[in-house]
Amino acid sequence: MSTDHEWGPTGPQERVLDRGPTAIAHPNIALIKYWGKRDERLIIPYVDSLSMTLDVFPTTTTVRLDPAARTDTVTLDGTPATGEPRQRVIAFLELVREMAGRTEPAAVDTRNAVPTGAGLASSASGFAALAVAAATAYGLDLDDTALSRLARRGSASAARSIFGGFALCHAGQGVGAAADISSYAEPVPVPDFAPALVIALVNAGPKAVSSRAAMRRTVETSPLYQAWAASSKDDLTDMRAALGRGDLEAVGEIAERNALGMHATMLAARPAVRYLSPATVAVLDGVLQLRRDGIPAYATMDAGPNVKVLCHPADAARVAEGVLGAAPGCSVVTARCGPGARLRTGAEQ
Ligand code: 2P0
Repeated sequence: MSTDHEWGPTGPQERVLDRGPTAIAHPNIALIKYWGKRDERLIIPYVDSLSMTLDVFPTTTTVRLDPAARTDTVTLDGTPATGEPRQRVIAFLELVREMAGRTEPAAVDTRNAVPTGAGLASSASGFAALAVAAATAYGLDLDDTALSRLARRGSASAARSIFGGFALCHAGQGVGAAADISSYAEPVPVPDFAPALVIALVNAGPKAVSSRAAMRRTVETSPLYQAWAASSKDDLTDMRAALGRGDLEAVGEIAERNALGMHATMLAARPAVRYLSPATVAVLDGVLQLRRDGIPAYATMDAGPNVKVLCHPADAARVAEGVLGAAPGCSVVTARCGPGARLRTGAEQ
């Protein structure tokens, strides 16, 4: 988390406190994926993961304590949240209150800068921003490791969005409290390596299966899951070495094989979980063609049909062109490495 909040003794501070603290966090894309929990209550992953935080699609969240209210209120992009999204935010607030020894309800207002229907609404940026804003609102003084651990309780991928650039999330060891304390993300400093990620937004309807349900089904029923989890350890070792060398080709190859392996585990689940659509496969063909044309470009996909293509920044325009040629119905956004979660400063109010 950045520490540029201006807690000055003058007017702006009063206004910030009146409204409650506001935090901003960006989504991240895993180059080594998290898929599967070994503890669903504490949200402890089976495997370590490694991601790049983006500089696009931030989430902005304000948490205002409301001692006079009877319950928490949750507003998502200007509309009152209902159902599971609301329940997940309230469960997270309960956890923060328990940690802080506080009881006041809160009003949470969260906004995602994601184009409508893009299918990129991110629980990673969402829970990272909520962790920073809620911890501040309830007076918890947490360092970045503790914030990451807290964000993980909302969504494991959110642990990584506390940090900018590249971040490694530890699956942790042991069970119960030992697992909780040892599962958090930390930054992976990668000097002189700043790739671009061309995001191909594939037009898609709502997700058929939530990632939470899909990963549970995969762990419980896919005969390929344990093999992928074991190979992911080697992928992580290789990835760290490739990042250290600033070797885009190796980083891309490892990320692509890790993602395709994760999707293979889902395809082998019973019943199968398939997030990849015909347009996804068309983009993958476009990426192969780019490589045949001598442009290093590598694909990764998450719990949805969108494709993120890793490349040199100088090739990003050519990659976007290749992607659009292969899948004319999609739109593209080019991202770079982005910042960690932070409180919005008084000057930004
Ligand atoms: C990841 N994904 O590493 C992986 C790759 C999707 C595919 O993290 O259940 O929303 O809240 O911990 O973090 C999406 O799952 O799941 C995800 P929960 P989350 O980015």
